[in-house]
Amino acid sequence: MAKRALITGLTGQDGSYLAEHLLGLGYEVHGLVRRVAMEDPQRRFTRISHLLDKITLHPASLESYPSIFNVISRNQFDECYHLAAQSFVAESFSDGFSTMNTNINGTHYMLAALRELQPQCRFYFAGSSEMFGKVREVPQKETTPFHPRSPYGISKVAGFDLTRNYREAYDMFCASGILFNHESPRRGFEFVTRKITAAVARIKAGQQKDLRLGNLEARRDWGHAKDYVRAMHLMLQQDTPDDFVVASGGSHTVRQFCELAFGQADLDYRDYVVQDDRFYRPAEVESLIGDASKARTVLGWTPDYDFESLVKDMVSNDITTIAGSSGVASSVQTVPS
Ligand code: NDP
Ligand code: GDR
Repeated sequence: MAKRALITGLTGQDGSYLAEHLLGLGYEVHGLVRRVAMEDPQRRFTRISHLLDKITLHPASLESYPSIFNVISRNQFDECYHLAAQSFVAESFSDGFSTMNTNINGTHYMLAALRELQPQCRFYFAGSSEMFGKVREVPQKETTPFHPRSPYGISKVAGFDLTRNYREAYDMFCASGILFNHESPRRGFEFVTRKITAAVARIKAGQQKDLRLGNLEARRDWGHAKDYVRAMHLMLQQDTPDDFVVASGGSHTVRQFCELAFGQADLDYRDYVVQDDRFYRPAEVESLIGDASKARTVLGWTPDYDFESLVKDMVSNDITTIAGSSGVASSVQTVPS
């Protein structure tokens, strides 16, 4: 019998890669998606359009316990990957209330509905390196204390604690991945890596003149989303539930990302990048670097991509897709309110 998995956040970067990975392993894949997305499939399902005839979608809202309860009461699931979240850190400063509501209550509703209806279903929570925030040690690992620096980071600490509490209190198989930044050609345009690679493509095509960014000295540990979704699946195949850091172990600045991405197109980033105060955050996470030894040893996880191959994948994709299009939709640079 094929295993049946439920993915929340299926329409996002990770959800789309995870669905592909699970289908490749013979899973029956179901997704919990917003009704508004189902009503606008051409725009909202761009990352999963090639999968639509292979997956089953269920409309539900993370803000509504009854809608989640309804989906889980009608289908038996072996595994649940809870990826849906307001995932943009800058936006969480603009509207902390909706970020908290979606990310904390949404996680609580998922866990509560599973406990009530299918306590045997294995549960994955999408934790984040943003939980480390103002880091207490370098590199960060599973035992590093949390010090979140944004409403988003705080919401993820709450989700992580809820997940651990369901594991300890109700003996459910609940695991959290503490994933460091992972990117891909499917990354949202508001995140700095995609903002840079899309700009490189448009500048090369003569569609954009400059690129306005915030803190160029922020350091991140960047990996490829395709590699990181494999780790999510491995976490739910273990004998006992546990939490794992997933990271590349490398650290680069936003400036270095620019240098490499513009260089891929034979451009010098210094001719185009403009620093703009509007893209700075009220509280910044200056530097993150992860130690994924536990994931490598216990899960047997190893990434295929390094920093250079990640940047190359993103730039070449954007040069092919964006340069050939009108560039209108993706050229909007949103400014935090
Ligand atoms: P994306 O922003 O690409 O996708 C987020 C998903 O959540 C989308 O499918 C979105 O649906 C859905 N969603 C957002 N709000 C709601 C809501 N109110 N109700 C239902 N669904 C909602 O994120 P990623 O794929 O990059 O990340 C997946 C998860 O992993 C997130 O929880 C993120 O916080 C976490 N994470 C990501 C990391 C990264 O570097 N990518 C690192 C660490 C953690 P819709 O398409 O309808 O908007
Ligand atoms: P992050 O990703 O906040 O780490 O969260 P993002 O790409 O938004 O920022 C990374 C760093 O770049 C700096 N930066 C800018 N960021 C954006 N978005 N736009 C800019 O113009 C800009 N200029 C500089 C930021 O200040 C920051 O330091 C991502 C998300 O996927 C989260 O959901 C996830 O949990 C974490 O990664 C791990």
